[in-house]
Amino acid sequence: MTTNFLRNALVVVLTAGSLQAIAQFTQAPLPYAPEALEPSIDKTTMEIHYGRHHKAYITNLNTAVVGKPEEKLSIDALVKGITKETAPAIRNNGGGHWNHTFFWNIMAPSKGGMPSGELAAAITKEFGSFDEFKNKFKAAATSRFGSGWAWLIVKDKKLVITSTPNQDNPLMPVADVQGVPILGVDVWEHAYYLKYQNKRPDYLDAFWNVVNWDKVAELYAAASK
Ligand code: MN3
Repeated sequence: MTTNFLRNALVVVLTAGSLQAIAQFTQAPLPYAPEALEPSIDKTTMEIHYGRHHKAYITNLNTAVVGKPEEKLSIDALVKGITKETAPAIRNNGGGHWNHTFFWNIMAPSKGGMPSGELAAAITKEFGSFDEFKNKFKAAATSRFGSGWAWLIVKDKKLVITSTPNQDNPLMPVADVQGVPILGVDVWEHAYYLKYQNKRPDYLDAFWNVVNWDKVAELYAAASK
């Protein structure tokens, strides 16, 4: 209730006697404490990642959409509407906002382990085994040159592993492989450098300890209807 009120209040502010729309896109609270994913993801990294990087994407997105059609869109609709002609500031910051919101929600403390039910069956069917899936996902994440993301998506009701550069994601029509993300990992150095330095593979190994497979299963069920 309070959150909704604040969100609505932020949309419109009175400036010099005229109504001006600002801050359409807002940052949801982190769904757990910044230290909750220790030791896999350290507190300082989470504080900077959520509090500075993600926040900056939103601030910059709100600036970039002023007076543009994207100003009135949901973040989902904005991301799904990105084309080669979209202004880079909207593509990069819109993707950055969507991707980070997604990322916080597919992780949780005291999680990890293995998927179960239909998701587990689909992973085995598509990749041979859970371990084989993890190997292929890690390979996609380690081989993404520079900054980007690795994803597990649902494409034509099948599971596919892919990766995107920068802050692109598979919902964007500009992505090489399009589909609905159900799992994703941030491989920008800002996601792991403080704790893991240049050892991206070690960060990826630790990532499995904090994956919220219940959430991934929920996304899988919705995407494969
Ligand atoms: Mn990031």
